[in-house]
Amino acid sequence: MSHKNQTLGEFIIENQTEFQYSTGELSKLINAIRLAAKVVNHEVNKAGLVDILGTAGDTNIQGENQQKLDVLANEKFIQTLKNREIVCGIASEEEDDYITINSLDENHQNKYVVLIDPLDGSSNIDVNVSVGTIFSIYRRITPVGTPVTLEDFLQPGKNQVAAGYIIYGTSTMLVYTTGHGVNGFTLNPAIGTFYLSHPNMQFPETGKIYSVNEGNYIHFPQGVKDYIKYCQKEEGDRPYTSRYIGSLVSDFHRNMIKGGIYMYPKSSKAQKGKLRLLYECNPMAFLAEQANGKASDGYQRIMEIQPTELHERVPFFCGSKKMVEKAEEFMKS
Ligand code: AHM
Ligand code: MG
Repeated sequence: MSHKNQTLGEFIIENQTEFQYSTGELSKLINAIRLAAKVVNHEVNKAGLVDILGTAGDTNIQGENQQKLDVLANEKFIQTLKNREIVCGIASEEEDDYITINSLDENHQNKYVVLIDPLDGSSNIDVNVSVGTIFSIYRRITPVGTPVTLEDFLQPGKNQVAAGYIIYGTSTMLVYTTGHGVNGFTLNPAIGTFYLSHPNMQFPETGKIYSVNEGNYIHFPQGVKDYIKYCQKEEGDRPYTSRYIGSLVSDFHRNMIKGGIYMYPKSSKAQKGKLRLLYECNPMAFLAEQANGKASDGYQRIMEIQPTELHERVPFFCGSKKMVEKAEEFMKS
């Protein structure tokens, strides 16, 4: 079918049968995320207009200050998913523990758990720079009808059935995969509808952009320092260009379209890096692989890692395949 004017709603219905376990439940879940995305988009867009900027006063489990919009986005996503009773559990970067849904109802047959980073890159809000929401969906491991357990959330990324992000940028986009490639939808704010604008998104095999917080340079492992020097060297198609927004979703999105590598390595200050395996790295890794890219912790595939705790961090190298492979070479040597 022609993609012309296809809405996200139509796309979800059309592709529902592609999904092997499909009972419509996953489609409903993605529809709920679409709805929450519109609500959060509305809030993010008016951030400069109303007095919702600034720090809420609370700190999250990682000891970071929470912005008010983080709290709001967290609430909106959780509320929307809860109200529709389409998942059995939710874990959020902004919550200390996972949330169990309808655990006492024996007829509760929902089989999916959702993990979200409701507003990633939120320190960018105050300065009107793009932020995003990241989501990741798994089938529960424990039997349906029973309360979810930690085990349902601590699954390796390769078990994901769907993942995606919403980027609140110059335009708002929802980009997701159910394991059949990556598709991007742009919101028409006038009518509140997402349209398929980026079918079958693919990372170029290689690229010319490297994205890393070079302020941390002296604390990086030697392999990372050497790779950065390699990127900067005048040779062949190099030097590469450096682009770092400090908003994972935006850096990833740009690199997927233009070709590039994003890195958040470990450092002598943070032995496991900064990004969270479950809420940030796994979903981005699933999208990257589905878009012909690659995601690694510098040595191994991100999606093979067996998580041991909800808020676990991991070093992250993600983007065009050849660039990630090159970075891994430097890490090994
Ligand atoms: P957050 O979840 O607290 O927003 O942190 C994640 C963000 C990523 O979006 C971004 O790539 C990274 O942190 C930037 O960190 P830094 O400021 O250390 O470079
Ligand atoms: Mg985050």
